[in-house]
Amino acid sequence: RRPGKSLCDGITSAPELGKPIYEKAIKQHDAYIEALKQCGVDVTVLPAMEEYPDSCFVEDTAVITRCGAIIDNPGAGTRNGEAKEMEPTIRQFFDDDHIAHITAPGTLEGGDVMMVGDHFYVGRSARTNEEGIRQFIEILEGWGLSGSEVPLEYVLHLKTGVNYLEDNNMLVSGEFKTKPDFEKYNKVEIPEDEAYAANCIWVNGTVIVPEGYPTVLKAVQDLGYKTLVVDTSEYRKVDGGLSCLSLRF
Ligand code: CIR
Repeated sequence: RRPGKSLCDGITSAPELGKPIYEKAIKQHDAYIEALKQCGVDVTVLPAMEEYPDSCFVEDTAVITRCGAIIDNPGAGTRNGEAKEMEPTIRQFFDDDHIAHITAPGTLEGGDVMMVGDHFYVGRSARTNEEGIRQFIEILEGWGLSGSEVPLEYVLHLKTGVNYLEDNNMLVSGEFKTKPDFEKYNKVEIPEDEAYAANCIWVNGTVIVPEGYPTVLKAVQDLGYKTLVVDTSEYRKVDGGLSCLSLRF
């Protein structure tokens, strides 16, 4: 979803970074779409919704699995209505039998969900609660998939700090470096001063890395991946990153 001018009113934990500059955010969004296309995917671009400042972060509204789509119930009050706005688009790709919902009192945001094959790690956060996770895992199990909870202490969403790149490779920062859940993976530890770049996305074999994080870029290239770099500085100002800006399936 295109960012609106209201992006500058998005929720942020880092006001010291300043407000997003709309014109720059649009250019960065164009480049993001271009990078996805270069990775060989079809991109559906939705119009901006000024009434929802954070609505360009579509990842939080739904989780798409190979068996069906789960419409989230976002825990952030100002974002809750975004899920309902996303549903008609998801229905273009999935029929009734392949759509499920997280419902109150359960809350869940897609940024807290990390897919590793048929298993889904779910961060228990300020946005995603115990009941939301219970419903989510029940839906997954009904589809022959599985899920497990990962408690978060410091970050907004699970994928703020840990991202799976396929081939057993996982980028880990901060609290995720030592979590037993991720012991079995080839963990690439991200230095604290580049922690934002733990949020990279693997798309059809290419890894998209945020611009300005040379240590992470080199680490990803050393794993053998082709890389594309996209500047997300304006989205970072409102806690958003590469994964948040799309639903990929
Ligand atoms: C929020 O606080 O909800 C937005 N300002 C940022 C959402 C980022 N989404 C994500 O990490 N999946």
